[in-house]
Amino acid sequence: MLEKKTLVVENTVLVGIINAQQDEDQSKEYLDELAFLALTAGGKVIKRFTQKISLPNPKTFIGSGKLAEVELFVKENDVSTVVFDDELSPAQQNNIEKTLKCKILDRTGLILDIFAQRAQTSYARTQVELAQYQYLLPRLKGLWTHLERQKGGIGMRGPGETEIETDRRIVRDKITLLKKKLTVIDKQMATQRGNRGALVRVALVGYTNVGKSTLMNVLSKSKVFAENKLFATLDTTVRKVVIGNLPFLLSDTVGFIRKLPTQLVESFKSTLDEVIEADLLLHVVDIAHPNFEEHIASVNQILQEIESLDKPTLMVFNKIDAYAPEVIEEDDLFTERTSKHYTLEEWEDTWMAKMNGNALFISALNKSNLEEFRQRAYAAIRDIHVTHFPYNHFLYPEGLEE
Ligand SMILES: Nc1nc2c(ncn2[C@@H]2O[C@H](COP(=O)(O)OP(=O)(O)OP(=O)(O)O)[C@@H](O)[C@H]2O)c(=O)[nH]1
Ligand SMILES: [Mg+2]
Repeated sequence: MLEKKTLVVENTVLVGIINAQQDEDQSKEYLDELAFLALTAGGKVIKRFTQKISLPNPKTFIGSGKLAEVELFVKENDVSTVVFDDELSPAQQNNIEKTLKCKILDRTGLILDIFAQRAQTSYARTQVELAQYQYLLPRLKGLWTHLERQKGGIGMRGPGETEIETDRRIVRDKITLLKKKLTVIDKQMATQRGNRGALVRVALVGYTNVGKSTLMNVLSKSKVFAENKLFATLDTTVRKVVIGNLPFLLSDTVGFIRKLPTQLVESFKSTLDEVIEADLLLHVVDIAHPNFEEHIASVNQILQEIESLDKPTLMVFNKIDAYAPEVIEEDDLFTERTSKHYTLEEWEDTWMAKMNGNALFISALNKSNLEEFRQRAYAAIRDIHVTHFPYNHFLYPEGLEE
C-alpha cells in the first residue's frame, strides 16, 4: 500500500470558488459535502475560504490576495491540511504547497485518501493503489526515495536522466504490475459471476450515503456494513434474495459522488461490473438531501461512462421519513415557490411522470412503503426472468401474491 496521507483529526481548511458554473448556494453545498468528506477522512474543518473568480489562476488557483489570507490563517491556527474543492493541476498544487507549507489536497486526493483508509479486501486495496499511483504520476517531485529502487540506481540510469524520471519509471512499472494483478483477479471474478446461473441480476446504485446498504440489509435480512459516513461500502456484496417465490441476485456496491476521480472509475471498473452486467438497476436516491437532483445527475453521468444508463431502472427515493420541504411563511410575499418547497406528493407526481411510472418512495430505515417496493421489484424482475426463460412464465404469477 502507498504511504497514506491520512488526516488524523487534523485542523483542516477548505477552499472553494464561486463562478458562472457554481453560484454561491451551489458552492456552499459543494463545500458542505467536502466538509463531510474531510470528516470521513478524519479531519476537523475549522475554516472555509471562498473566492469569486471567473477563471482560476493558472499558478495558484485562487488569487494571490486570497492565498495570502489563507496563508496567514494557516500560520496562526496550526492548520495541517488545506483541501481545494476543485481539481488542482500538479503545478498549482506545488506552488500552493510552497506558499502554505502544509499538506494540500484537492477533492480527488481526498476521495483517494478515504478509499485508501476504507479498502478492506486485497482486491479493493489493489484497485485503490492503482488509482493512487495514477493520480501521483504527474505529481512526482523526486520525493520517491521511500520507493524500492529495484530498477533505478547507479548504472541503471540513462545519460542525463533525472531522478524524477527514474521515479516515474518505477511508478509506471508499478502501475503495469497492479493492472496485471487486477486482470488476474478480474478473470477469477468473471468466472464466479458466470457460475451464478440463470438468476436475474439486480444492482443497487446511487450516490454515496443514500441508504443502498440499508435497503440491501432490509431485503436480504443480512448484515452489510452501513453507516453515516461517505463510502461505507467499497467492495461489492452479492446476495441471493427471494421476493414471493422469485429468487434473484442483488448486489450492493460503491457509492458514487460528484467528480468521482476518473482514475477511480477506471480502476473500479470490475467492481462496477456488477452494475455493467446487471439486468435491472435500483437507483437509490436520498430525497431528504437538498441536492438530490444533482446527485441523480452525477450518478447518471457515471452510469453513462460505464455504458449502463439505458438499463431498465427503478428510481427508489429513500429517506422519505426525513424529508422536510422548505416552508414559506404566510406573511412572506417575496419568496418564490420552487422545487425546494415541494411536498412529497408533488415529488411523486414529478418523478412518476419523468420515469414513466418507474419511481418509488420509501424509507428503508422505517420500513415504510416496502410492500409496494417488493411488488414493483417483483414485477420488474419477473418481466426480465420470463424474457430470459419464456417457458418459466407459469411458475411466476404476474403480480406478487399477498
Ligand atoms: N432517515 C433515514 N436514514 C436512512 C434511511 N436509510 C438509510 N439511512 C441512513 O443513511 C446512512 C447511510 O446509509 P447506508 O446504507 O450506509 O448508505 P449507502 O448508500 O450504502 O452508503 P455508501 O456505502 O457510503 O455509499 C446511515 O446512517 C443509515 O442509517 C432512511 O430511510 N431514512
Ligand atoms: Mg453502502
